[in-house]
Amino acid sequence: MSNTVSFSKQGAIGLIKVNNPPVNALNQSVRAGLKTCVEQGLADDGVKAMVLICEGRTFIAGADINEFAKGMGEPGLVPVIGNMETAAKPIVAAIHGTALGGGLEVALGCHYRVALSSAKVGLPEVHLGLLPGAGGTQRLPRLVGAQAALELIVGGGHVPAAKALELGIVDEIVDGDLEAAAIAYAEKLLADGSGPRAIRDIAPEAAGSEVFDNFEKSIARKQRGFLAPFHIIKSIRAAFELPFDKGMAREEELFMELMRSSESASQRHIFFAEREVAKVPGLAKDTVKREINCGAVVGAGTMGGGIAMNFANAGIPVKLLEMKQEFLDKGIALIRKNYENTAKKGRISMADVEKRMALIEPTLSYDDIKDVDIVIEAVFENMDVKKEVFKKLDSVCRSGAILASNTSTLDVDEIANVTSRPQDVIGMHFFSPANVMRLLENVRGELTADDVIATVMSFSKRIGKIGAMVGVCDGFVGNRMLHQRTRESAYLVEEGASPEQVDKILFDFGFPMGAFTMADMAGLDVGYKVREERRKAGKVEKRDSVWIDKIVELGRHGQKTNAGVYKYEDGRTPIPDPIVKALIAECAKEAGIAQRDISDQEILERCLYPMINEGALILEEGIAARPLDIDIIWINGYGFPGYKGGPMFWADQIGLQNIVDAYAKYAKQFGDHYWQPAPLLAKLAKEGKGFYDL
Ligand code: 3H9
Repeated sequence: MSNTVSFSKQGAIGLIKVNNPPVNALNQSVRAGLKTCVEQGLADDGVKAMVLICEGRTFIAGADINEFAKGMGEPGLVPVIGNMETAAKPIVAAIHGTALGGGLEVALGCHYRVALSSAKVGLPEVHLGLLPGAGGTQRLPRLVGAQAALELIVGGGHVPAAKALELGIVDEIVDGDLEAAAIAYAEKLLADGSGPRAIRDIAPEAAGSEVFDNFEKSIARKQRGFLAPFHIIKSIRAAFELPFDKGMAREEELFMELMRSSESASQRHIFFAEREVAKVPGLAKDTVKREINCGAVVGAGTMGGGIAMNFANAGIPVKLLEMKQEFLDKGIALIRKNYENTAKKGRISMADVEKRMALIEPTLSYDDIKDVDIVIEAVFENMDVKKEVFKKLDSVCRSGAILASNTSTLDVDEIANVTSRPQDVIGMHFFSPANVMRLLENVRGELTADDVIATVMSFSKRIGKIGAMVGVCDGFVGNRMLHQRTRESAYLVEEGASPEQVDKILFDFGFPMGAFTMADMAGLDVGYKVREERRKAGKVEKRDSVWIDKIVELGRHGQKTNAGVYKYEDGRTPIPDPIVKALIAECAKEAGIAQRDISDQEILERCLYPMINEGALILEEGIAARPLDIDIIWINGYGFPGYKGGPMFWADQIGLQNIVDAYAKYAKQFGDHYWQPAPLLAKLAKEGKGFYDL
């Protein structure tokens, strides 16, 4: 008998119980246990029907993802489910928590499904770069039709029980004691003479080819570069075009293709990295966290307002502090507008808008925030201004309150040192728009207390963010690496590449947009001011490239002025501008740079390899504890394509020696100031290792 699945009897009902914490994943032991228990129930004449139920917090949440890399042993999930579906006695799945992936596929192999009203079901394999490989793409469409199946499986979302009932995925919603309710349901089936009922026997409703073609068109842009969504469409199409067994064979073929793909390997890496990133190395697991029941945000600009919305979205009361009534009014009006737009799209109700607005309390007085548990400062990015704010916070806030700064570049230790409590000070770098972007780059100062770190990391999750913990340095992890790409892309253009060529290479690599389109969107004046500040602080580049500054000095600040690196006729679409081309050529001439044709390969290498090299330095310095912290930051904050797994994972895939070799090539061409490989990169390459072997 399996040690994860047990069989017992309650009268005529055989009870199959799965107990494989934490999420009852379908590892080899569970599959073998299910097989044996179903056989046992079938062999026992006293058993007339069976109930499949799970212990712990959830129904089966899917195949065991840990098994994928090493290969899944016998019995396979497909025959285990097949045996259930063709069993001569009715089997009822009793669902609580989340029935996901292989878990829902097992439930679909059962003849009936009952669920608690709090339960959710779904086929989220797409997020792992996979498709449901145990009949999900063949059975679900037979229940819900082509369009709904496409939306559910390509979307990969969790469907609440009520909706699942409406769609016909579950047969009944129950409350209270699930086991008792499922047994009663099975007994009623027996009393009514209702026997087994296999989804495989349902003839799918006819669906024309255009349903699939239109769906594919509708996702083409958003899912660019991903493989799984398109394979899923093919597999669902097979459910409508082929008999069940042939459809299953097609599903398996497509599943195996995905399983072998680098896209899925990258996405599976991210799945575990997203969970690992929350565990800060060196921080004791049992660190007692500070309680957060209310907060405050200082600064009601776009960033501050977005941060306040995160509190309200999570149901946490927050005070929004500004110095002037008009700024406060403007900030609150913007928040309301954002919420109302979300309501217009149907994502929240108008009642939700009011509920959330009521949680945000505007104030002009520091005195009003003296009792809150956490304050996040989001004022102008200037050290003197931030220091003033922190001195004030130090004087008014209650002892033990967490004092966080939303700085994206400034030294958190310098800020902490103006207070009498540097142990309570931390960086929380939100990304714009702060109410949308998932990343939260949390920055620990030299003296930040462990319980503050633990609290901020768990608070990040509570407000729906992925928190990554990093150390203090110029630009932290994300912007420090981005700086490398920004610098090289400007040089490349000066040397003869066009901005649109550089942008196309980055777009084709998988970024949502290229470096210059992004700069135009963010506002070229922003970078201009940063460069000015850096020059003032003596942080000058060895090779200064001035063409972008000259563009700004012409009053071209990007999209908002309808002209930047590109011109904009409709306010949105970048169009190459001959004026800019001429200006670049002139700057190159003045700097004594002969313009030349530059290959796409050179652009890719010079934009991306220095980022990876910087990542290696960041690891060596301990600013990021692990390569996965860097990958998570780049995927969630900077649009690095998920199907490439993040810069450090991608570097391992292409081989570190190739990067070192490219460095040697460019060092010959440009000198080694910017082309000196980080010692860690050189060492790992020499040993034939990758960052993930560290
Ligand atoms: C599949 O089913 C393929 C089939 O179609 C075909 C097969 C032939 N496996 O997320 P949490 C671990 S593909 C192994 O923090 P929550 C997770 O790593 C699968 N481990 O909890 C973590 O470990 P640790 C389709 C798994 O409450 C711990 O459980 N299914 C798996 O926030 C707790 O997880 C999915 O994609 C797994 N399948 O959320 C569902 N799932 O504590 C994936 C979780 O050591 N899972 N772990 O860090 C989820 O979405 C969430 O975990 C869930 C719970 C919503 C269930």
